[in-house]
Amino acid sequence: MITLYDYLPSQNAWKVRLLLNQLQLPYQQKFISIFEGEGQGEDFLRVNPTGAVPAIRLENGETIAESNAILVYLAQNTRFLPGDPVKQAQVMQWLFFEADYVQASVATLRHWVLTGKDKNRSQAMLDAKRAASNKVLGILNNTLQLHEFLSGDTYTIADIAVFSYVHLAQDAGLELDDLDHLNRWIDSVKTQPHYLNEVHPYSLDAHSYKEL
Ligand SMILES: N[C@@H](CCC(=O)N[C@@H](CS)C(=O)NCC(=O)O)C(=O)O
Repeated sequence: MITLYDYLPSQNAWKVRLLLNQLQLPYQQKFISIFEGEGQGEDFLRVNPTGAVPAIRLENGETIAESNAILVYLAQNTRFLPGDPVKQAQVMQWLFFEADYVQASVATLRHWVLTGKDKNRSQAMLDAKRAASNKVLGILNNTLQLHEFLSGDTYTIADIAVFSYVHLAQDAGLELDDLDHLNRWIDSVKTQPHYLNEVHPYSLDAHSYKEL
């Protein structure tokens, strides 16, 4: 059985939980207390050299880290990742976009706001994150005007990856009301079979106020 190294409030880990659920694959969880420094311990650094969750361990002992790399592995030969090289690369395009742009903007700002770390950041830094987040949301809204899902007409791991933080952008104080295409897509992802309707608050973890 797959082992998922997990931290419940992590939406990067949620992506993996969602796909496992949509694939109906059994797995066990091992929780890593990231804000207490457990990720930086010797044992976990052997699983993921960055010390971050999520990561998975396969039955044969192989490990994979980076949420979107895990999605690619799990989605091989399923309807969540097309086999055609061009279509597959178009899915990858959004996986890289997510890791590069969404995580650095919407996800980071949300983390800061929900754990109170925004109080320790300069106004200039918060303004820059807000501007970057709004740019990301606009790009997504424009793309979703063209087709139903991010990489075309079918729901794939591109949607799973980008949706994980974007549908919670309001937690970061970001405004989605005018982004009709984005809102239509959010509703559509939520109606996919075996959608995982759970969000775990950072308040579950008394250590989440700590800096990483
Ligand atoms: N790019 C990575 C980001 C992973 C990440 O930032 N994970 C956070 C939780 S959402 C974490 O474990 N942080 C602890 C650390 O960086 O030490 C991914 O997509 O998996």
